[in-house]
Amino acid sequence: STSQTMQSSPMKSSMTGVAGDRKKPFLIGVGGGTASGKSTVCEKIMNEVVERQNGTERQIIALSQDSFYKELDAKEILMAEKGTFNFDHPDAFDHELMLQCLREIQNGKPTKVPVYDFKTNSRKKGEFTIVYPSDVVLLEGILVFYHKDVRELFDMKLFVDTDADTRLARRVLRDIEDRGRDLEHIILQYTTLVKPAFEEFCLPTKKFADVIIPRGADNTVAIELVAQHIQDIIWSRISSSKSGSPFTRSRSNSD
Ligand code: UZR
Ligand code: MG
Repeated sequence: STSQTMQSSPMKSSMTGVAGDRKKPFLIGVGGGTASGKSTVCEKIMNEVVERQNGTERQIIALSQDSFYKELDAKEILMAEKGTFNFDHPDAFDHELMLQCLREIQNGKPTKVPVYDFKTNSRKKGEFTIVYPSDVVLLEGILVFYHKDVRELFDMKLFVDTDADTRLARRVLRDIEDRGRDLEHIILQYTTLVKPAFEEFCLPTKKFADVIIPRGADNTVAIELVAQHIQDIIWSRISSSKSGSPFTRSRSNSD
């Protein structure tokens, strides 16, 4: 899936990381219903920000809340196989681990994030993605704004707001193509678990967003505005932590 690739291939290295100047990333949460286009919005923001770099590349990476799904016990594994385990409920996620990882990331420390396998509904044993300090970190997921303590860590909160019929249509195609599920199973799971959980737990978090993006990834105007804002913040941080403007000075190793 997209989130998987995004996790394992953070953008090229940047030119900061000067001793004593430990990076505190600008943390962005990206919420929204299933198949709303969260991962694509993150990808487009990353591309936009990198394209606007004008020579000096900044580091921007995206993570997914999927990485923080809990390990299931034997009984839950059986339920998952039958399609009765509720992966859309807040309890399906390891909240404490996500909070801890986000705090480490925010403090500019290299952080180990588990790798989740949708095929087996479990963490890949002993596999981690190491998240190195970067300028901007995006975290996307259906319930990233559910818990107050996580919510408060974000410097910016985006909610991808895509119509439910569009999301269901995408979800059906994605589950068939990527996860080899059959149509009846997908629709049953959607109506009994996914949709009610969206309405109960995800939709109410929309009010915490700073920016609501209608139509998701198709909304290029919103994506460009957000990217420009991120860009402005990164530059103002650089110019306040270093002398001179990044626009007029070329940087060298002796900087
Ligand atoms: P997005 N999900 C799985 O299908 N299998 C898993 O092992 C873990 C999660 C689904 C989950 C949820 N629902 O709706 C969706 N189910 O992943 C969230 N069933 O991911 O935001 O990319 O749609
Ligand atoms: Mg996703």
